[in-house]
Amino acid sequence: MPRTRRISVAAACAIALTAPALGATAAPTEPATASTAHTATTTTHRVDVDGDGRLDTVTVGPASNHRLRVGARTARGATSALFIDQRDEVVVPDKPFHGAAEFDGVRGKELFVVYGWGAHTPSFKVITWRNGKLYATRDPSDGDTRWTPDGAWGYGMGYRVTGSGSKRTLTTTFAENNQRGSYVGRATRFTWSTRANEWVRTGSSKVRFSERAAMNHFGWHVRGIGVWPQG
Ligand SMILES: [Ca+2]
Repeated sequence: MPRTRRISVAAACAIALTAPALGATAAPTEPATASTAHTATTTTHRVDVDGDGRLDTVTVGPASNHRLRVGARTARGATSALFIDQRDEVVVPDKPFHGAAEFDGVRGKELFVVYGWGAHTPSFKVITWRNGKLYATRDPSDGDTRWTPDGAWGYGMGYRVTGSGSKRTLTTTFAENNQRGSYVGRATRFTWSTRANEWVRTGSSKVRFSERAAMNHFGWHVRGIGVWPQG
């Protein structure tokens, strides 16, 4: 599984394999705050989370017990909050709200919240409003609610969404540097199933691309949000 491999590679290569080898264009940058102290301030955002065409209010900020609180109040007055445990995070981002975008095949934008950093790996929750509540969605490539785009020299992970409305395809790409100028790995495709209300795996293929092209594959490639968080 990609996660197991990523962890083993990270353990073996430690901090030597950091992003600058890929060039200065879009590699993830680590935030300066290397502690679990809650330095983030609560921010408020206007996002249509329930898909009714009206802007709702989203707040993201620190809560007690090393948690991050993501709250939403819809235009029609429904409220929900979700808490993200940050106790095990080495580095806690100053700006946890990365953005909002139409991601899955259900109306309403998903919220992309970065809640921790490893050596170079940001951990995200992708949060959606469903049936009157906020939920942390699962990365279909491993079933985990932790989404981990990555762009180290040794390997990377990316998520790309294409299509529109309920007809959407999510491609997850995990590839490793073969140390001969290329990344080799696998792209797995998932199609949004309205009936199942989730991503359904529809195929995968081997991929190979140059170091120069790596950032076309790694990170977030979703209209409306940046490829990498700002820390
Ligand atoms: Ca949606």
